[in-house]
Amino acid sequence: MTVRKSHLSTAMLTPAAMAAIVPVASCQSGEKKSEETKPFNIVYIMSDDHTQQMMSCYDTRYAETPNMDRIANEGVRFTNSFVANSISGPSRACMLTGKHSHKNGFTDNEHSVFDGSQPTFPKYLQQAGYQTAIIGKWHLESLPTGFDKWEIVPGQGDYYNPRFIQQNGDTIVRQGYLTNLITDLSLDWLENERDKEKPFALLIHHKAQHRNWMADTCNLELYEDKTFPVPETFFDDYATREAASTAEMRIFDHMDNIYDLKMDRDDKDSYLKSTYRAFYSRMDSVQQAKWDAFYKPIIDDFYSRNLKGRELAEWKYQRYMRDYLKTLKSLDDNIGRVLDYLEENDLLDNTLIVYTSDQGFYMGEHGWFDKRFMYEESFRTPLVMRLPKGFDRRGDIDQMVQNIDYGPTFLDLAGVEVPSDMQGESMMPLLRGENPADWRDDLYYHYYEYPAEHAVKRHYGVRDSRYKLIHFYNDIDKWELFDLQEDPNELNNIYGKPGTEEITARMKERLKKAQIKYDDPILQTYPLD
Ligand code: SGN
Ligand code: CA
Repeated sequence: MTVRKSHLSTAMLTPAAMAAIVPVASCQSGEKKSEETKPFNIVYIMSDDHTQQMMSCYDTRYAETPNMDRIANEGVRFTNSFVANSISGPSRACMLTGKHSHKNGFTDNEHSVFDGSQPTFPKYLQQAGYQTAIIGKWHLESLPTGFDKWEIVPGQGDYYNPRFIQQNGDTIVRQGYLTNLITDLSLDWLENERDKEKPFALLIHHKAQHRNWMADTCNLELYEDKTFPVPETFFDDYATREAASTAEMRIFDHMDNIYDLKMDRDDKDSYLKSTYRAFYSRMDSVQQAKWDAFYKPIIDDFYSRNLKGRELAEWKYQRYMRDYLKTLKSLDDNIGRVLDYLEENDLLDNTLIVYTSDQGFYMGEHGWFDKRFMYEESFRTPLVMRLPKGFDRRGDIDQMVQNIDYGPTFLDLAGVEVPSDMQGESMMPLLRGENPADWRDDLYYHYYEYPAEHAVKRHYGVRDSRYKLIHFYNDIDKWELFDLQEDPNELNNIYGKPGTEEITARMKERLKKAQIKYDDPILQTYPLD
């Protein structure tokens, strides 16, 4: 790798990056510098609520995601990738700051406002001469800071003819389907707006796969002939797990027939009918005509069958899976567009391409949709990377990584010293193919959004390679302990069971160490002795 000095302040460079600097050959002066001689670019693509079970390079049962898989096949796939707090705003704040929620202040979607004056990795990259941009979902309440260019969707965004907030403060409506539009804007910035002399970090943040999974009209017909096997834990009775039993995210009970499953008819009502109608009314008449032509026969068939109980649960699950996959088709196609652009413009060799999601999601496991819990499906998140030239690591990286590691990794890649108050670790040694003996052997997690939608109680916990210890607190005081080797589906809470005393003590010790290391004040409220 060669780093062109002119764009980096040497004061900010690590010794490794300094060593990589080679003087620009004098014969090149005055000529346009090639991409080869610049610091590495970063293209960070993050979706919303996309989960490993629905990405074919992780799980072949349901989805086909050839473009996401291309990133993994040409680069690396992280097999143990996790978040620090499994919900949108908090996850994004952890990613931007490299810090756990209690340190970056954005603990939950309901009350938090991101303090945009705090340092973030895009700000450090800017100081080092990078151009930074973010397009798409932001969800941090305050407006973005640290970006030369931003155009974001308000709140959760709209799938159809969406609103965008622009840097001049205007809110505009763009005609089309959001996943395509976010990509159009991103490619437009790459092609026409950025300063091509500078290295860049582009954050492409999709709304897809967020609820209520409204597919592009061109994909509506897909997967209708498919019937998906329900997950093993679909009919979970939540025995031994009180907080799981009170959560309101069951496909059967809480998935809305109209809003989530699009079974809208004038003579039918539901809790979220008006929310659905607001989204539907964003479509123009051509879009609505295609939508209606597809859904009308399904709606009439659904109401004529008057399904109940298990049959209704399974019917809802099938529709959920199909809608999710149709929405995912657009997401994967649009990732392909970005990869093609980078390839056609000779940017692949000099760019780190990352694909991840703000957290994982339940696809019927435990009978659920949504996320929030520290259980595996939502604690994990997809993470694949295509590495720039010179990084020969390929295949699987099995070390435990977390979204607080992204910022440190990007700074390290750019040759910027990782600030000591960032709590994540740079993954660069892993990308170089090293196997650091002192890599973390457990992960800390803390979720705060309760009371709130889906009624998932507040909890924190620690996970090592085999065991997971969780404490649900606030208006509940329950511990859960799982042996992931014996019980990968986390059905059998063994906390307090005879014979688990030693493991429990060891995991509590780990938890305490993590809370001290990350300086989480919750330790004062619930001391661990
Ligand atoms: C919305 C959704 C919830 C979802 C949260 C958080 N309800 O409130 O189902 O859990 O977002 O999601 S909806 O009726 O508005 O669709 S997050 O990914 O942004 O954190
Ligand atoms: Ca999300």
